[in-house]
Amino acid sequence: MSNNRLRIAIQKSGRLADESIQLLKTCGIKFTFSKQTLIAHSDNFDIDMLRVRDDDIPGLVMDGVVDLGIVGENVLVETQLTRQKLSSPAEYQKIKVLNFGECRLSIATPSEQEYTGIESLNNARIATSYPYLLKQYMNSKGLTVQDCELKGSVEVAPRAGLADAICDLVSTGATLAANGLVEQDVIFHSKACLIQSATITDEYKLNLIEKILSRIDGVMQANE
Ligand code: PRT
Ligand code: ZN
Repeated sequence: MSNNRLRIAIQKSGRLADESIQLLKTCGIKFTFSKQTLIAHSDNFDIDMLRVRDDDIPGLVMDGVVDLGIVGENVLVETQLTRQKLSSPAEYQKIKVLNFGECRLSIATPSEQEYTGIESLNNARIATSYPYLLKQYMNSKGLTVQDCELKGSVEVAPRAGLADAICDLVSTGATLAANGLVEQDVIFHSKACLIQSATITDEYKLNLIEKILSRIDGVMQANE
């Protein structure tokens, strides 16, 4: 199945989708996705674009199924920690931090609950979609945490009586405020980034990546 065409995975729809496409197009890579198709072949480069769920992007790169991917550092590191635990391939190279998708992963508590520092959450139940990043942070402080993994509706968990606190992505903070939660500790800062498979040896592909990277640098400098 392997050929010389470079495969790049981007988010199909969501917060990173439009800016990922925009960035690659501004770099001069011409491609068009027709409705609902997974793959688009570039007309002017030996590049195929793949659009998938953002959660699948780090694994596709780590397994060498695709050569490059654009994904949030939050999803990237959580996947890496999960895979390391399972002894699955977890290698990649982060070749560029991009200037979009900025957010932070924060611990937040109900506003009516007294908070005297992260120690007050020792062994608490904290709802999150990022259990490994949370555990790593708590352990780094010499603290433990009880699992409460939710893929969605994390911000309603305390009110529903499922958890004492949450650990979720924040950008403006409006969602926390709307749910009566107060941001307490930022545990991880994240931006979208470009990652590369650690297993590429094909010189042609490596040259193509160099070319894309220098164009991305140009685009980012022009936008500064
Ligand atoms: O369907 P798919 O699985 O691909 O998408 P998804 O729903 O898992 O992800 P998506 O599109 O919501 O987010 C993709 C990536 O965007 C995340 O992994 C982050 O890297 C980044 N990002 C940047 C954010 C936010 N900002 C953000 N604000 N991801 C999520 N949020 C959430 C936040 O948790 C809150 O619930 O958006 C809501 C609004 O945030 P406030 O603080 O502005 O209210
Ligand atoms: Zn996702």
